[in-house]
Formats: sequence, C-alpha cells, structure tokens
Amino acid sequence: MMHITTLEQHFLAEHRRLGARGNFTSLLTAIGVAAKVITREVRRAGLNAILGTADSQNTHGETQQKLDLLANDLLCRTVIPTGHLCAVASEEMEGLLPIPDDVPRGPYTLAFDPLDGSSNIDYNVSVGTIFSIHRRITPEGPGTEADLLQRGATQVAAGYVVYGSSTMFVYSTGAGVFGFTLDPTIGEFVLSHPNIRTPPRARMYSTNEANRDRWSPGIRDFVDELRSPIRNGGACTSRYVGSLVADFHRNLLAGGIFLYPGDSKNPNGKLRLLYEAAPLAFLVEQAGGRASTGCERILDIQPTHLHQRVPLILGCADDVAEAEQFIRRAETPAAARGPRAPSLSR
Ligand code: AHM
Ligand code: MG
Repeated sequence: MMHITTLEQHFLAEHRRLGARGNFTSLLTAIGVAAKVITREVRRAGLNAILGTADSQNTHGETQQKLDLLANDLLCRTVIPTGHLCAVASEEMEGLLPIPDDVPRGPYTLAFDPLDGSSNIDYNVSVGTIFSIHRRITPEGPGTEADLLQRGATQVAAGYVVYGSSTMFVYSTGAGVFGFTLDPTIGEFVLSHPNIRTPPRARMYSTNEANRDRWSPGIRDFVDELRSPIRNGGACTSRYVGSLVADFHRNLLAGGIFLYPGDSKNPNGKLRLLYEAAPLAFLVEQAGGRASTGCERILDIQPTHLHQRVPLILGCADDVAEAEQFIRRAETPAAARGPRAPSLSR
C-alpha cells in the first residue's frame, strides 16, 4: 500500500527528533493552514471582481482587499492566536506587530512575506509566501525588534509556499529540506519531495537583465560567463519569472542560480533580508547550495532594521562561489590580479 506522509505528520516527526515542545509543531501547522486558505484566495483571484459586489465586497461579505494585504491578514489571524509567538514582522507592515494582550505570548518570532511576487497576480503567474522563524533572545515580556533582528544562521525554521500549477509547501528546520504538494481532493499537503538536494552546478540563471547597464563590472562579467558557449559544461539557459519563490523553487530542483545584485541605482538591490533573502538562504544551504551578497554569506549578516535590503545571489554552490570570484576579481586593482581562475568543472 502506498504510504502517505502529511505535513502535520512530518512536523510531529521533526518535533520528536528535535525534542521540541508542542509549540513549534503547532506554529508550523498554523502556517500550513494559512497556506491552504491563501491558496483558496489565490485560486479565486481572477473571479473576485466578478463575484464581488459593486461596493467591492467579496462573497464572504468582506471588503475586498489587495491579495497581498489579504494574505498578510490571513497569516496574522492564523498564527497569532496559537500563542507561540512574541512578535511578528511582515514585508507588508511597517513596524513589528506585537502580540495582543489577550493572547498568550510564546518563545518564537515570525517574519514573512505574505505574497511575494504579487505584481504578477493579475496575470495568473505563480506567487508565493516566505517565512522565517527564530527563537526570541530577550528573556520575557513583549517581543522586541531585537528578537526579530537576528542573523539568518540562527533561524530555527524557514520555508515557502509556492502557488503554482499546484501549491507546494517547502520547509526546513535545519535537517534537510522537505517539499509537500497540496492534494486538493483531501485538502492535505502530502510529502512529495523528501530531502531535496540542489545540483552542484547550474543549468539556468535567473536575473532581471534589464538592469544590466547599472550592474557592476563583476556581475556583468559573471552573467556573460554564464551565457558563454565555451563555459565548462556549456552555457546556462535563462529563466526569469520575476516571482522570487517561483524562480527559487525551479532553480532549487533543476539546478540554477538567481541574482538580484545591487546596482548603481539601488546599491542593496531590491530584496529584503528578513522576509526573502535569509529564509531562502537557509533553505538553499540546507539543500547543499550557497547564498551570498557577492561578498558575504547571507546567513552571517546581522540585520540592523526590519526592511533592510541586500544584494542576493543564491543557488548552486559552485556557481555562487564563482560569482563571488568574479566580483572579487573585478574589485581588485588590475596590477594586483593574478591570471584568471579557470572555470570550475562540472
Ligand atoms: P515584492 O515582494 O514586492 O513582490 O517584490 C519582490 C519581487 C520578487 O518576487 C522578484 O524576484 C522581484 O521582485 C522581481 O523584481 P523585478 O521586477 O525588478 O525584476
Ligand atoms: Mg517580496
């Protein structure tokens, strides 16, 4: 008989392995529930304008909201009542959200991007939710920014949900990466991708090449190298959805490198450390890949503010390391440069 492992069963097994208390499992389970509700809203997004009434109410009698704000509310309303959090931060909220006085406080913080890539939603392109969990560092009382501004390396769990041709929930608690596919017939996330490992070398690269003229010489040279027909192992092909979760997910499984570097207009790029870069860096490292600003490991960055942006290069380990070499080399004065390092073999 075919064995099925649901997301909740997997959380419980992880929980036993970690010797964790029920808090953690029930927090992850709540995120899984929110993912199902957001799936429903994303799947109906194109119909809302048709089903909603003229004064902009949906079929549930609620005022219609932009989907990213709706996803934000849904997540907050699902995770906060668990009583396992001391503070929440979201890409959609300016400051941290304290836990209301009438809800118990717990030992964890949650940072999330409720609907990443939401500018794509009107065009039926995949979008996603990204989350990051830390254990609080202040001893007691309401959670503070210090509890959220922790290095990515200390995350106790991170994950994403991709609302694609199917919905997938991918997460790690620091012992591998596991992917679950939502079976809509039973309403459960079912383990479909146990112990995901990303290939060592990229077959594809993902970046917004419209920014090329503003990139540093090191990034330009590296992207030229990725496209080069004489590249060791052959040129990479280009794939860019413009939804980070979708690009990341494809690259994780197929082997790829994603770049959103800083440029002359936006020196820190576009993506946010707490809600996007750090959780995906945690996952890619757990899958055998690498994540870097080009000069520094993403997981080593000490955040200084909630909405901090970072240049982001992540994916197959050898290619990210090669990007770092190109950046270092371009920043080294010509006289001090040695011969160009040979391309890493596949
Ligand atoms: P968002 O969080 O406002 O949706 O922005 C993040 C998105 C990412 O999903 C994607 O990688 C990036 O923006 C695309 O940006 P660009 O259109 O500049 O290429
Ligand atoms: Mg985002």
